[in-house]
Parts: sequence; structure tokens; C-alpha cells
Amino acid sequence: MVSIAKKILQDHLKEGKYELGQEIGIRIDHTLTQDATGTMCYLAFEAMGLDKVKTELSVSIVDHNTLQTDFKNPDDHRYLQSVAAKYGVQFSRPGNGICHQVFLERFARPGKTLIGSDSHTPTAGGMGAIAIGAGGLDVAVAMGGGPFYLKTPKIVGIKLTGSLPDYVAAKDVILDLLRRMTFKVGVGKILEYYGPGVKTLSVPERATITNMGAETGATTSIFPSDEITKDFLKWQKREDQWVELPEGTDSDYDEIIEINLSELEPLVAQPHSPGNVVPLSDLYGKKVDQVAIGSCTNSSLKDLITVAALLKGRKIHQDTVLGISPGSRQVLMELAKKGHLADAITAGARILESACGPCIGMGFAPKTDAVAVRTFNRNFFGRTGTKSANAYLVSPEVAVAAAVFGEFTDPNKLGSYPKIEIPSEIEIDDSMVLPPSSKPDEVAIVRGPNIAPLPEFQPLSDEFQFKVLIKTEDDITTDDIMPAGAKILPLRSNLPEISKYVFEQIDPTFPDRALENKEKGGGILIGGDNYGQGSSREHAALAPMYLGIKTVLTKSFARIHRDNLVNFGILPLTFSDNADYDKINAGDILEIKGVRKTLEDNTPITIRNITQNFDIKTSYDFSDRERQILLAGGKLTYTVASS
Ligand code: MIC
Ligand code: SF4
Repeated sequence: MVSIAKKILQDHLKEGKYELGQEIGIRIDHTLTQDATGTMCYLAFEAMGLDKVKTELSVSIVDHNTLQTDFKNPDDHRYLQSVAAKYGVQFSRPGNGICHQVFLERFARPGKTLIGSDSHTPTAGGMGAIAIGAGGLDVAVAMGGGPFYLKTPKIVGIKLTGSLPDYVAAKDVILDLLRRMTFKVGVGKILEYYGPGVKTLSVPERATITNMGAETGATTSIFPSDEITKDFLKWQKREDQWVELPEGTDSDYDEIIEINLSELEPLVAQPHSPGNVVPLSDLYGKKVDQVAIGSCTNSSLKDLITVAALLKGRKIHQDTVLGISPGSRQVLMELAKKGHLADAITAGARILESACGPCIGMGFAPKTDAVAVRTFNRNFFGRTGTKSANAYLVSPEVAVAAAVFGEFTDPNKLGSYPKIEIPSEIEIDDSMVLPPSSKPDEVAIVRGPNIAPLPEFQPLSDEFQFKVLIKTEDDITTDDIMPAGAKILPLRSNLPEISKYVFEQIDPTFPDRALENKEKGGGILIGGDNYGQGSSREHAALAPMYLGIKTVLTKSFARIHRDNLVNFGILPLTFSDNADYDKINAGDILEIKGVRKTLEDNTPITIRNITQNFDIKTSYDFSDRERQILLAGGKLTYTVASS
């Protein structure tokens, strides 16, 4: 037998040889976009000049930019709606829910391949799909029928045994894995779950685990498709879409990690990293100012019925505020119909929109120096919208206990674990998903003033002399490079404007310094390990490109960001000898000569430090295709030229 992941990848193989570490191109069945990355993605799709998407299914979901404090968000929504209608894309309107939750409920199918312009696309792995997060440009190319390229991954078997004790949740499974793997160890791997513990987990629980698998750096995570998957699909009135994907056995995996669910305890990821995991008991008694429940990790009907059941008959602590964002309109409607919403509101919860909301700093920011407890997947510095706040990531059960008692505490204090009842039948109402137009020629694309055109892409120059504009530490996130939040996120469709905020939280002088230097040859960024971890936002590559950044030289890169840099014609290079990292100073002038020929010959690039007079040897692992993309000045020029 082979693992499920290998079987799906091999069934979809279009290019390359399935050999560990070798680049393969796979056929993509489904695509997903959200609005904050979607506008750039569809601008790129438009530039490709095609009439219609070529995938089996493409869905555009509006869930990030929903605050609508002025015209910008609704301009984006209208643009996305018109583009979807014209090019054959399903459009999930604002209010319909968070992209991954909506996709899981209404679209995900076992055995399919999905790429999405959001790093938590692996949520659909809970349904047995190979679901991978990517940059918007990669998604645009896949919508145009092009393959998606990745290195043949290692398949790691995560063997689940036992069953979860009361008050220990699916969230604790992935937090445990993060604690063990330390985040970023998943790079180049697919995490595939198997073993007797699998059948104790519902599809939404599996999806919580695959969702946050993104934080390990893994390419994706996947569960088998079994009777439980079939029941979930039946519940969603999509039973005909079920196919069985039987779980693998020990010998199918390159590596095995065993988790005994019965031995787990509630866990917490402390600031400012999802990998900074400790037992909840270490934090007992610590005061909590804010609790937020929701996000694509923990906002399913099961999660929120549990939350409501725990809140029923109680009041939240007077020093703690509680916000709940249901994952989808379907979840919200069911909560409302069955009285769960009333239980939560009576307890003092504030019901927020079915959208990303506080997870990406779009409202509900905590107070100064707050301890914010969240059921989300990321707690990066500044992401709550309040720089001095400290965010902790927990399960919904632990979050409720914190809201009720005003401190981190043992959720058993809430009494015996509630027996919850998930309605056996729910109403399926897809009226907030607009199908594409039957008369696409008549659809005009609506471009409000917030939709700026894509920048021009130039072929790679042969020689650069550039300045080190910033030297960063390890684990720089794409939130550090291109922050989100209520002020900056609405600028996602306007590159010149959003570029003014690059590295805002680390060095607000960066954009001006970069622009000043742009005409003099541009800049180079120096980074440590795992540079660009986190979100898939290609603005973390596009905006630096706009500011004249030509090269990023680091100890190592996170996968999606590295690919985004290549896609926008910025050279992602790594140090051959990490000792050189220490020698370089911000402000140094560096030089690369004859880079086109070096890339064509696939030989190492040497950078001269002119200021300090020494050579820096660098490495890269570009495939032939990636070298062509870089030489062409990015993937869009490359794709248009080669189609
Ligand atoms: C995130 O959780 O960081 C985001 C916001 O969903 C991003 C996408 C984006 O930046 O638009 C992601 O996860 O890829
Ligand atoms: Fe939205 Fe947060 Fe999920 Fe990103 S992680 S898709 S911001 S809910």
C-alpha cells in the first residue's frame, strides 16, 4: 500500500518524477481564494487573458476585509464579485463565513487537490483532500489550468491511539505536535494521520488539527476519508461526493510520530509563537483580560455548541471580555435556531461577525498590556492590533474557563463535561454563494479606486549594487514584513499604498529608506532562519519588490514565502556559511555581477561585500523552471510569455 497523500499526489502527477525532494507539478482540481489575497490573484488571472477558469471548482470567499470603515473593503468585494461572475468562480459573499470553514462545509471533497491563497488551506485535509496554501499568483496559474509545483515531500505518519479525555480537545493534539516538532520542523513534509485514534475524531476536529498543522511549516496535513467523513458529507447533503480513502499502515511512512490521545492534557501556546507550548497548569492563576473564540481553527458548530453549553447559566468575569465569531453563516444560523446563541449572549459574550475578525486584528483589539486568550492559530507579535498585548492560544474549552473565571484555570472547574447534541439534520442554504454568470460576456468588471493595477515586472538585471536595508533575527513572520490589521489590511489591492507599511513594527523608517535607495540600485534584506514564516500573503514579497528589493539573503526560508519571492522576481538566496550572517552589517553595500549567466548555468552566486571587502558564498535550490521565472522577472511574465 501507499500513504493517502502519496496516492493522491501520484494520481495528480502532471510533471516530474515522484522522488523525494524532486520538483513535481500536480494537477489542481479545486482552488480557493479569500479577499485579502484574492484581489491580487484575480488581477493576475485577468492579466493571463483567459476566458474562464479551467479547474473543476474555484471559490472566492470574502472573510478578511469585512470591517468596511470606508469604501476600500466594499470596493474589493464588488471587484471580486464581478470577476467571479465573469470567469466561472463561485462567490461566497461577505457574511457567509471564514474561507476554510465554508470550504470544509460546502466544497471540500476527499481525494481532490486544492490550492488556496491562504496558508490555512490545509483545513480541508480534515476531509481527506490534499489542500495546500500558496501565493495568489500560484493560485491564478492553477485556475488557468497550470500545474502547481512542489518538492516531493516526506510523508510523516502521525499515529493516533487512545481517545481524548474530557476537557482535552483537538486543539491540544496539534499544540502537542507543535511542542514536539517545534514549529518549522514540518518543512518539506506532509503530515498524515492514521491509527485507532482517528475514528474518535469528527471531521471538524480533524480540520482543527490539519488547519494548525500549517504552523509546523508542513506542506499540508491529511486525514483518511472514512465513515465519519461520509456522515459529515451526508449531514451537508453531499453524500454523493464521498470516496473512501483508507488509512495507511506503519510501513507507508518515511517517519512516524505517535500521539496517545488519552495521555494529552490541555495546552497553551504562549506569546509570540504557536510553537511556544506549555501545559495549561503552568499558567493557572494568571489573570486574563480578553477571550476571543472563533477563527478557521475553532469555529465549527461542534466547537460553538460546546462553548454555549459551557457558558449556559454562567456569567463571564467582570474583568474579562468575551467575543465569539462563528465560523460560518451555517454555524451561526444553527446556533441561533437551537437557542445556543442566547445562552452565550446571556452569559455576556459579544457575538462578532462570521469572519476572520480579531484573528487578523480586524476589530476586537485587546487593551494595553492585555493577556488575550484566543482559540486561534497564530499569536505573532502585534497581530491582535495591540502591540503591547500578549496572545495565548488555547482550545474553546480552556477559553470559556478563562472567560468565566477571569484567569487561566482548570476547565474541570466548569463541572462535568457537557453532553452536547449536534442536530442530526441542518438546513443547507447556499444562497450567499453566488454561482458564476451564465452570460459572462455581459459582465463588466467593477474597479473602484481601491483597485490599483499590478506593477510592471522587469527581467532580472545582470548586475546589482545594493544596500543592506535591514538585518533581521530568526523566525521573521510575514506579519512582521507586511503587517495586517484594521489600518493596513484594506490596502491589499493598492500596492503603492500598502508598501508604505513594510516592516512597520520592526523599523518604520524602512519604506522611506528603501524608496530613497531604489534609484541607486535597490536594496537587499538579510534574514536569519525560517524567514517569512506564517501567512501566505504575497504582499510580503510584492511590496518589498515595489520598494526596490532585489534579493533576500537568509539562513533559511519558509516555503510559501520563498515561492512568493521567486514568483515576483526577487532572488531568495541562503548563506553557504552562516558565519557570514554575523559579519554583514545593515548599511553595507553589496554587489552581485553576472547573475543571469550564473543562474543559467545553475552555479552558485557569490556576493561581494564592497563596504567590508569580503565575499559571501550563497546557495539556492531553484528548479529549472524557477530559474526561468527569475530570469523573466517573475511568474506572471513567465506564464504569459510561455502560454
Ligand atoms: C493569516 O492568517 O495570516 C491570513 C491573514 O489568513 C493569511 C493570508 C493573508 O495574509 O491574507 C494566511 O494565513 O495566509
Ligand atoms: Fe482568517 Fe485567522 Fe484563519 Fe487567517 S488564520 S484565514 S485570518 S481566521
